[in-house]
Amino acid sequence: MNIHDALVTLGVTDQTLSIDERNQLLTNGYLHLHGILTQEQVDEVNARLHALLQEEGEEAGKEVHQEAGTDRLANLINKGTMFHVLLSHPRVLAAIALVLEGDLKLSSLNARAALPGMGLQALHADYGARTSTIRNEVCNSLWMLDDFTPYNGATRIVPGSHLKLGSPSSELADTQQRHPDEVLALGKAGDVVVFNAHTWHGGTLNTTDKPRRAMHGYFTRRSNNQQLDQARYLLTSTREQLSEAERVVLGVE
Ligand SMILES: O=C(O)CCC(=O)C(=O)O
Repeated sequence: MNIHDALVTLGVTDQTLSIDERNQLLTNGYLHLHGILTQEQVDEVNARLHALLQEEGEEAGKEVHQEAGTDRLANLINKGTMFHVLLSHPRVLAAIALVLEGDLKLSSLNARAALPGMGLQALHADYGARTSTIRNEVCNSLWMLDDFTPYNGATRIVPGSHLKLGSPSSELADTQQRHPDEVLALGKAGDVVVFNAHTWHGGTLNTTDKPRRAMHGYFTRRSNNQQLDQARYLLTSTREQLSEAERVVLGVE
């Protein structure tokens, strides 16, 4: 099955996103999709992430990346069926397909919780400095697992910055500072923000006394390397749990 047929099988059509939603994503570089996960699904994911953090301890996140001041986990496709919705939700996939012209596969599925008093990141783009704005290589999806508020380390995004050449560090004196045009992605647990991952973004400081939890479903064009080599990590049990279309989205065929 090719990726076009996989997306059709998973329910993605030209009408899955409204014209307004498509325009928002293409113009601003991001689209906020409300209520993608139910509260029950959010609770199930959070319970599993909590158990994985206990089990993995110091090793947590190591397959991809560890970051001071955060709890990170990686390789989530192989760590529970509750994560497989990342491979199959038609509205999320339709948004990613729009950015990547239908040429997509999962690059990585990670979790990141900004811990109390921590979480500030430099403004960055996920594919390094941009030399052309004609072709997008990567698209990210931010799955909110807590309500994102102005206080708990919500992700900041600079609207329209996917259309700039270069990178935040080539333009800004200090990429940790607030950007005059940045907006905070505020929303409810269960919402998903799909963003063209060339858009400048970053975590902000969590000033509350609770972690701010999220997952990042990061996608890339099919010819690019994945952030996590999904075929290498794929468990036989996971392969059996996934439909053919989901395996195509995972890039493992
Ligand atoms: O979790 C967030 O708020 C954003 C994280 C992010 O952009 C990253 O880790 O590259």
